[in-house]
Amino acid sequence: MTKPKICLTIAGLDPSGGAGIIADIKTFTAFGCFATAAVASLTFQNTTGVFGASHQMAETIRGQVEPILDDFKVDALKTGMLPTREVIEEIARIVAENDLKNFIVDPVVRSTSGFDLIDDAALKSLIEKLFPLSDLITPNIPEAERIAQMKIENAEDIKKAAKIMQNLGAKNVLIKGGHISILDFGFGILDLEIEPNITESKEESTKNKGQRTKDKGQKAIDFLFVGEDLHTFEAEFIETTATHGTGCTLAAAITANLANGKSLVESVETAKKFVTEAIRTAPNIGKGHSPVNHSILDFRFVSSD
Ligand code: PXL
Repeated sequence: MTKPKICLTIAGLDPSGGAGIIADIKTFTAFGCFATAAVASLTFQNTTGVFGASHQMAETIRGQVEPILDDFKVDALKTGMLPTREVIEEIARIVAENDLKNFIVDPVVRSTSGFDLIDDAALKSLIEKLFPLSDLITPNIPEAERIAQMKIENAEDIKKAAKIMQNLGAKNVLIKGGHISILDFGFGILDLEIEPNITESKEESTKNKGQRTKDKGQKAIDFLFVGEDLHTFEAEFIETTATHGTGCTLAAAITANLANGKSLVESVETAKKFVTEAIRTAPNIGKGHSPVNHSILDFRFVSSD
């Protein structure tokens, strides 16, 4: 048997298993990678909300990560919820000292249930210390708005926000459009020469511009800026509340694909397919936002279409 590639996640622990490092571990495993994990914050939560957290310190981050790095060659890593400046600065030192490659930063700001997972000082240090070391950052629209300090309402704004984040040090930026329907972009989407594949007439589309509509034909579009180049990835927008942990799952799937030697563009493409499938097959458990299904068995083989 060939040896698996090794992935590391440094993120929050969601004991209810939908988000954070448990989601990451299951996702790494689905891509045939060997999962390792360090806890940055122990959160208290379930599918209905986050009730508190006990954060780690610089020493306990280093204490967890160093033995892993001493023993294994980590092929790719990701960060998720990083609660404090102290934790973030220590991770930046560890990544730089060990020259770690294939580093994905998921700038987690809020939980799906609306709980703030990072304070302003920590976000500032995440931008200053981790963005320049990363190969990719993966904000959703609210995260991109907070980082770039602007409102995002159309495709032009997405480009502007990405440029701002690149000027802040991120080489490559994936903005996840899952929170906005295609109709919100109106003709902005056409400016990007994306096949909109919507059934509405032009008139309908104009009428709906600016609204978060629930109409059929919505697409979840992600925008990947690799340096100056823009790649877009389109998937069916699935109308569901089973979205707990989608961000973690996408970033973990990208990490696993990079570890497996795929290019950044290919990794994002496969990861997007994985998340769409994970949402479609969500177990619908819990009283709040159900977790997605991270445990799609061996997506390396399922995904070859
Ligand atoms: O999905 C964002 C997220 C990331 N990491 C942890 C979380 C959450 C949302 O709840 O709890 C640990």
